[in-house]
Amino acid sequence: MLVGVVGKPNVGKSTFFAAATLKDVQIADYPFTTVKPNVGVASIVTECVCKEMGVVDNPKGSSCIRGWRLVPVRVIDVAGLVEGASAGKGLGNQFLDDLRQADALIQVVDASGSTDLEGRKVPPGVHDPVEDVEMVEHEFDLWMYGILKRDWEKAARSLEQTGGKVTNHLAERLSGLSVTLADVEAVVLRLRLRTEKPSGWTDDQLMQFVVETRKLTKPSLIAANKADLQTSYRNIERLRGGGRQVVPCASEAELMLRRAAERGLVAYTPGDKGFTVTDPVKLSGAQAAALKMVEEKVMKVYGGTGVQEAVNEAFFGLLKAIVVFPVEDETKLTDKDGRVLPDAFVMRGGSTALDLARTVHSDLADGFLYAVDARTGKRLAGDYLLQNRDILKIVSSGKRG
Ligand SMILES: Nc1nc2c(ncn2[C@@H]2O[C@H](COP(=O)(O)OP(=O)(O)OP(=O)(O)O)[C@@H](O)[C@H]2O)c(=O)[nH]1
Ligand SMILES: [Mg+2]
Repeated sequence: MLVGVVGKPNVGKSTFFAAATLKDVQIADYPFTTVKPNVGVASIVTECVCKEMGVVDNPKGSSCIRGWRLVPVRVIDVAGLVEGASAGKGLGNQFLDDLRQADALIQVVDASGSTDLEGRKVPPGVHDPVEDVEMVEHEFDLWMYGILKRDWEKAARSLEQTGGKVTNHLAERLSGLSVTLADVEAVVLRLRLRTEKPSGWTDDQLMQFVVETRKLTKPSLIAANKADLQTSYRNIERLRGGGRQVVPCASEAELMLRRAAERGLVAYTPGDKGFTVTDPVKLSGAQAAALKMVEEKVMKVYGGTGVQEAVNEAFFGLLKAIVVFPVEDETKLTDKDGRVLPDAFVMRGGSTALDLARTVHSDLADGFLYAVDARTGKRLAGDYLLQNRDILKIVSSGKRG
């Protein structure tokens, strides 16, 4: 699963990305700082099962901090998107291509209104960020629409002559965007589009199809960034008024806290509602002032920076992701080396025990016999629907079973 960080230029996409991944990327106060996409690894945080099972775990790949499991997930930060991008304006639509594989989107918005529609600086409060949200969604739609419209009339006529299925055609055209036939069928059904006569679809109907397909296959939330600036307060409420999911974010503050934590200056874990200065004497005057500002303008106002919340929400909320703990010994909860609760896998909502086997190792899936629920000792079939925080042993006749 991959989550894309999108938005108009200069809103703090790369700052959000850097705060989530601690990857060193270019951040600057002008549009189009990012040209090539940045791919990195962030974490989602979920309650670990170690406490409940009364064990001390020994994870690899993920980590367990005070009973919270941090599980790696992939995130991509792309160039800023301006009006007309779908037709090649700004940095064009290359970065839209970069987003094709994204399963969900975090749209970063400058909630403070201190950048205009193209990302140039204006005094805080001057620009309306609601406009940005609509522009970004619309450009995305125009881009998808362009992919379909190019040969639509011709393809529609040919489908009608040959008896070909329009749903197959649409799914094939959009397959590079992680859109499946089932997605297309669901949208066509919902919009009651006439599949036997695609040549009769109006441009509006094709656009409606695109809008609904985007919503279904690229679900998104708004990271209302620069929330530390006072002009953001009112805009956050207005953004919420549009019925979209909005998470107030202070990416710069999160980045500062995570870097300070790395250097041992503060005790802070992503997602925490506050932080503590480890040793005040170690801080320079500027550092102390910056941290005080984070305390006053972010922590006291929002109870956190929102960055971890947005990442979590993208995976657990939009993608209904679940975290599963595979083990080889279901009584000791260990792998073959005796590591306790070594792995935590992020799976799509709706995944089965067999999907888990496939994720662990293809041999396990080939010879899949059953899974064992470590909590109850019960045997589970391959079509068992995984639940968040399941602890499972896969029994297989395959090599690794
Ligand atoms: N006040 C405030 N400023 C922020 C915050 N996050 C980012 N910024 C500033 O916003 C400016 C743009 O940040 P970037 O992360 O480069 O923005 P971007 O959206 O990646 O920009 P492009 O790559 O040019 O599209 C920088 O000056 C950041 O320091 C925040 O939470 N609060
Ligand atoms: Mg950037």
